[in-house]
Amino acid sequence: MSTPLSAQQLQEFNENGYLIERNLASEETVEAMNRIIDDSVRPALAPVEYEADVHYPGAPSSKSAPGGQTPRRLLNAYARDIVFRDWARSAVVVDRLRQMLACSSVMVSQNHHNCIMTKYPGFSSVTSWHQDMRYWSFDQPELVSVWLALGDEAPENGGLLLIPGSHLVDLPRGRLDAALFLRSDIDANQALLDKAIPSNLSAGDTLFFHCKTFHAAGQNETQHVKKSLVYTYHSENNRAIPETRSANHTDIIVDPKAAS
Ligand SMILES: O=C(O)CCC(=O)C(=O)O
Repeated sequence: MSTPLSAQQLQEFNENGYLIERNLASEETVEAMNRIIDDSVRPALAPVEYEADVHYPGAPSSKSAPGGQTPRRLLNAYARDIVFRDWARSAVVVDRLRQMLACSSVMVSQNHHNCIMTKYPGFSSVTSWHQDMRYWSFDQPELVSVWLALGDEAPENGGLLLIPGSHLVDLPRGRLDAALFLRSDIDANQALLDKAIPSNLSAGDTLFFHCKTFHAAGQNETQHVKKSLVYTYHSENNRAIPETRSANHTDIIVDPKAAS
């Protein structure tokens, strides 16, 4: 088995709950993805989640309000085009995941993430601090998301912020609000929030992050659309709990050898 991550990188991932790999996707891949996405947003090709659907701070109040047709996620990325599938099951991604998940057989979820995240100037919303695992139902809270930047990502265009090491912190229920976001109104969370760092990505950079790592993102204050591709993976031995949203669609084994 190929082991692209050094022992130090693996340790970094295990300690911080995330790892950034620069230039993991080629320029050609990023260009091809951007072209397909640009062709898929005018009009937005279903299935789509709109900013108005999420009801997050800053989102248009309804689909008929100004900006109400602003896409937030182009869903079902895996099924949209071969270029998205090829990336999802590429050796550069899967071999790293095998190391992070300590397994030989990796599956990609069709139910969680599996989307192209878009963030538009003018009508984007704020995503408050959360752990993705809060919304998912698996045997074990051991999943890794792979976030591919298709352009620059920084706080000013709504790039992800992360709290290093937060995947290891066990928080009592009272530290989270009704919707399971980290409460910013209590002093107890301040020390954790003070550790936040921006991910700062460029096109082709790839952020791997654990499903318990707290992350957040602001609005896009620039004039350009931000686009990213994100999938979530787990080991074949860690399965979605039947009849939950995590089990809605069958997960897929990603084996670079079988795909080539
Ligand atoms: O791009 C954003 O606003 C954050 C997205 C995010 O954190 C998520 O979908 O889990």
